[in-house]
Amino acid sequence: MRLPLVVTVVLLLAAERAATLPFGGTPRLIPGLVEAEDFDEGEAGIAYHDVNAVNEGADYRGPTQVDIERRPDASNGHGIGWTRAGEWLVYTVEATAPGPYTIEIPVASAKAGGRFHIEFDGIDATGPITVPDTGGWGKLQTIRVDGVRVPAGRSVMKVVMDANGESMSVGDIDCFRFSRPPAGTTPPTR
Ligand SMILES: [Ca+2]
Ligand SMILES: [Ca+2]
Repeated sequence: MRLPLVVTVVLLLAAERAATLPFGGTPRLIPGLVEAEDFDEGEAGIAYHDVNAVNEGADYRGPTQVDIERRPDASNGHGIGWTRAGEWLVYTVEATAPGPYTIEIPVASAKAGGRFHIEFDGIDATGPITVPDTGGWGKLQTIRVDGVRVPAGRSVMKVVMDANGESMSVGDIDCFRFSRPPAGTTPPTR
């Protein structure tokens, strides 16, 4: 069935609107490092959802509702903070192989943090990740998630904040380091 021209144009415009662009122009490579503060370029509701209108932190990348904090203990000198249940962030990534990968995530929380998960192309790849009490907002602790499958090639990684903790927040997040499992833990491929 052929769609009337006007419908086609509207659909094309909708597809255009839904697109996000990788921060800095190129997708983040997996294995490799995805900085939490380097979420995709795009509008609120497309590249991210943040529950309040302002950036509570530092001006790292121009106006955004996402709360980015400058912190000398973090990779790239920045991370995201003031995270709340219901928020999410999108990252365009490109994986050399489907994995499995280990993700190491430096986080900080005063009191027990909340829960988040990570999706690739809409599929939950991690299950719930809990942010522990790291001893203070200024103390990063690296948590680790194993066995994460990522689609080979380009995909959309989405970090979804699921629940606030005793801290009233999910947790401060610095970055996501994707690596192959340590030697000896990978079954032989042939
Ligand atoms: Ca905000
Ligand atoms: Ca960072």
